[in-house]
Amino acid sequence: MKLTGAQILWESLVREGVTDVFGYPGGAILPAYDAMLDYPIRHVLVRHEQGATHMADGYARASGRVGVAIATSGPGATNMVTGIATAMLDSSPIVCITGQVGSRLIGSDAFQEIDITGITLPITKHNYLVTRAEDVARAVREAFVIAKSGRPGPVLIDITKDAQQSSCEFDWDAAAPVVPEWRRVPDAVNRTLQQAITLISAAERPVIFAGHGVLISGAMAELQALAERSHIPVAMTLLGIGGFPASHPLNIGMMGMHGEAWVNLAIQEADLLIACGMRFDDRVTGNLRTYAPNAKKIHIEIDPSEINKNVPADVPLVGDLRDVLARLTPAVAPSDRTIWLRRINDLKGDSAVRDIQSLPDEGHLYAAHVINDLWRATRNSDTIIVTDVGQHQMWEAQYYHHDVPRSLITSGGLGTMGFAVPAAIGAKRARPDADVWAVVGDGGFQMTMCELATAVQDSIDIKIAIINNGYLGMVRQWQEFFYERRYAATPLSGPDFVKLAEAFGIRGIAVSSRGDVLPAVDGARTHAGPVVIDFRVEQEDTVYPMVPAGADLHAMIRRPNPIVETGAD
Ligand SMILES: Cc1cc2nc3c(=O)[nH]c(=O)nc-3n(C[C@H](O)[C@H](O)[C@H](O)COP(=O)(O)OP(=O)(O)OC[C@H]3O[C@@H](n4cnc5c(N)ncnc54)[C@H](O)[C@@H]3O)c2cc1C
Ligand SMILES: Cc1ncc(C[n+]2csc(CCOP(=O)(O)OP(=O)(O)O)c2C)c(N)n1
Ligand SMILES: [Mg+2]
Repeated sequence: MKLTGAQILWESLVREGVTDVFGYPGGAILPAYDAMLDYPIRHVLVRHEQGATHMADGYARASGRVGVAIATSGPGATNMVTGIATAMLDSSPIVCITGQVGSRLIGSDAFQEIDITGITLPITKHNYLVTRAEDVARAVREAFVIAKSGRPGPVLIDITKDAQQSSCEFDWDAAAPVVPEWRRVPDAVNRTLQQAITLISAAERPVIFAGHGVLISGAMAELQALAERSHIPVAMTLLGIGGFPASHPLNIGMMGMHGEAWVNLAIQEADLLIACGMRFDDRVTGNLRTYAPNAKKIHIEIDPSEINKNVPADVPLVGDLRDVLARLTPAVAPSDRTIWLRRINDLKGDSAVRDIQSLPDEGHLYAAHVINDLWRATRNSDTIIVTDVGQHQMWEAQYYHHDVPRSLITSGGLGTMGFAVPAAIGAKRARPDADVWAVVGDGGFQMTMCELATAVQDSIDIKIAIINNGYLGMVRQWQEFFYERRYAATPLSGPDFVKLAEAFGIRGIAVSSRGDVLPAVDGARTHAGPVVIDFRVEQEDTVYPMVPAGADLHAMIRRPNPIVETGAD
């Protein structure tokens, strides 16, 4: 069967199971767009190519499937860079397709020519420049294997215009991927598995770390089996949230810079850390020299380059987490760790007093209350929360309690403001039956709010909670603590978000007192179509606790006790 390169592209994508793509057309990708009309593909027209990549990323994180974004050459391709880097840092499987100028023009500074494979080399797992129709199918097939296998990540395929236009014989089987198959669990695991079993059995104060790898590997049941059998408390990374139910008695909460104080203290007291699919990010460890000084470390990780990168592993177990846990758990002796669990419980006492939830309602609208009420309203339904980056992101992690995997989607590694609204659109496309909420700061919202038009045009029913504090809040917090409250460039104005929503044809609601939170959330949930809620919260509120960057994990700045109001009050 003779097909054009453009037809082969769609034929291959459809055979890979792709149903939805997010993109924006232009000259160099026009042949592909023209061919698309003949294939069963739902295309979402974004308003900026960064949005397309975040949508593909949100789609991937919500579903575990590969997300696909498409753009033209030059500025279309460069607009994708932030979204590709975001997916790279968080190991999210996306495939980005870009048009390129004709192969004979490459290197001539042709109109909208840019070396996008060069630009994205360090932020993709792999990328391709395809100059012949004959190579399109193989590139697509390989890209999908690479994006989703092992440690997932983004792959880019740049296809010249002539490769899209010319024709060749389409042979799917001959284009079978030649990339190495997903690495099997190496033998090293067999040798080191026994060491891990011995360490776990001997430990008196162990902590399991649940990272993003739990969700990627689908190891939720295996993780729970290990925790329950050996009675070990489980702490989460930001990206591991949802990998172990928040309501499980062994879940002690998030670790790290804005993790729970008792979790960080427990880590510093622990005699064993069992790290499951997490990479000891600096937001997690603080000062490496004083990190978990008494603990042996078992590191279960699929990417060998993560072993000993930040924290030396006493026992590395390289392999797929689910496989490793399935082999490890039955060999671990059941044990009782009541004394250790009681100790952690004691550490919690002080935090309960400091908790903002203990504050009486004095007419202030705190972001933490908004998030907690959102959780109350949505906890019994299938809900995905997609956050942006900043203070609201941390309050979400602290006050929305996620019981199921893939119910929190957030940019952790790159910390990309502007992520939430487009990623929520992608998540809703992947999981149309779920309620999808974007929880976003007034700063991040203004970065990609143009995608509201996308949600309207394609009838994508997302709800948006703007945590509006009139500041680039997280940066203001750093200025408050470390720059003597010199608020350089952090006070932030914005449009009237209710009117803005209405201008897009979306319902807008403003909320400024706690009593109005639940009715607004319920109103949004029952409204068919996108809703924007402008939560006008306390302006100079602070995320506690906070481990200052590079400080010892136990040297946290704690919420003043009793709570002291901040400057503006
Ligand atoms: C403002 C801000 C504040 C933050 N504060 C915190 C904080 O307080 N606490 C916190 O935890 N984070 C925080 N973060 C996020 C932080 O920067 C990191 O993104 C996060 O800690 C990474 O979590 P992770 O290691 O679990 O996930 P990833 O970075 O996604 O790493 C996952 C690891 O799992 C491995 N893996 C993947 N698949 C498998 C598999 N099948 N089997 C085994 N292993 C696998 C990967 O190779 C990788 O090493 C913050 C981010 C921002 C923007
Ligand atoms: C694209 C991008 N630019 C800058 C930053 C640095 N940064 C991190 S948090 C933050 C403030 C976010 O403000 P807002 O969106 O209003 O959220 P808030 O912290 O107030 O909840 C900034 C500027 C970033 N993470 N991403
Ligand atoms: Mg803000």
